Amino acid sequence: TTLELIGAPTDIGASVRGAGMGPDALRVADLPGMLARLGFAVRDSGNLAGPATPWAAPQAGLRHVDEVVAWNRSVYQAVDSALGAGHLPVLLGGDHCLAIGSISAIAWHVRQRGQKLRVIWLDAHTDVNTDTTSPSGNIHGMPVACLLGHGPAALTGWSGEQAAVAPDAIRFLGIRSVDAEEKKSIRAHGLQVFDMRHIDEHGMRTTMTEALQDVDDNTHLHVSFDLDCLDPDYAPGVGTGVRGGPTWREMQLCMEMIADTGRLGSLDVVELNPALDVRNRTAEVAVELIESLFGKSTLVR
Ligand code: DIR
Ligand code: MN
Ligand code: MN
Ligand code: MN
Repeated sequence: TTLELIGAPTDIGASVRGAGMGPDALRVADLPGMLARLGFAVRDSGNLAGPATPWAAPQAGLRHVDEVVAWNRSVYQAVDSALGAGHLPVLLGGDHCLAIGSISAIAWHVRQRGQKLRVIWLDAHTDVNTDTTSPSGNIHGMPVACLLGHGPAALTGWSGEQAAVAPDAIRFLGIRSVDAEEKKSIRAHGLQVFDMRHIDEHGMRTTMTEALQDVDDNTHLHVSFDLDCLDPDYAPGVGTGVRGGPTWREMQLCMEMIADTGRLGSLDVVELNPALDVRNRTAEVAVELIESLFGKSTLVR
């Protein structure tokens, strides 16, 4: 498999500036070299271009919606052409609003291939706000809603269907910060949320066994990895860190169990904020975890 790295250097949907430096911090931490040493062909397509962040106040419940649309169009095109070329796309964000373009393109291809899409959403947050529920107007808190077909028209329906992803095709892990209105949406959609209490009570192993249940030979697994999923002790370089996340070891097991399925088809790495990091530690931790996600193990390879 050829892994295609697609950089999207923007903080257009975030609440704190700095995520635009994420792609280069991941390259400095040698993400491409690590993947090549695992035996993959790696194609780094460089960074996409897009509008600067105006840092304007939200309008009608949305901050920077036109610029978010522009960035996501570029992401959609890049992910679409990577998949069209038979490559496995790795989106280097950038903030989490970019998952709208990324997962919409993936959903289209998965549908064409007659496969089943399963999204693993690794995050402290559920990102299921809309323009009418968001307390902040920041679109990085809205990608799941948009992918479910809710929220602003400009950001829904991109996969060719109103909903790119069905509610029962997503598994959330590491959740510990959900806004009041988001809780209602989670219940209304019946979303499967493995929150930190679930991981505390059952452990990461049981949790991942549950989250990966019924992944089969016809499943395309997409991992959307928001680095604030990790405990901020391990990953300080994020804009909206929340205490009480999985440790480095727990996250390693999560990644290893996803790798064991052999069904990983695409990846987003988002919300890395080098402006808030400590000597690029969070980028290095991300590279270590992605190494496990792509199959590195202590005894096998
Ligand atoms: C919050 C924060 N729920 C919001 N969301 C974040 O603004 O919608 N998502 N930080 O990653
Ligand atoms: Mn988050
Ligand atoms: Mn719905
Ligand atoms: Mn997120």
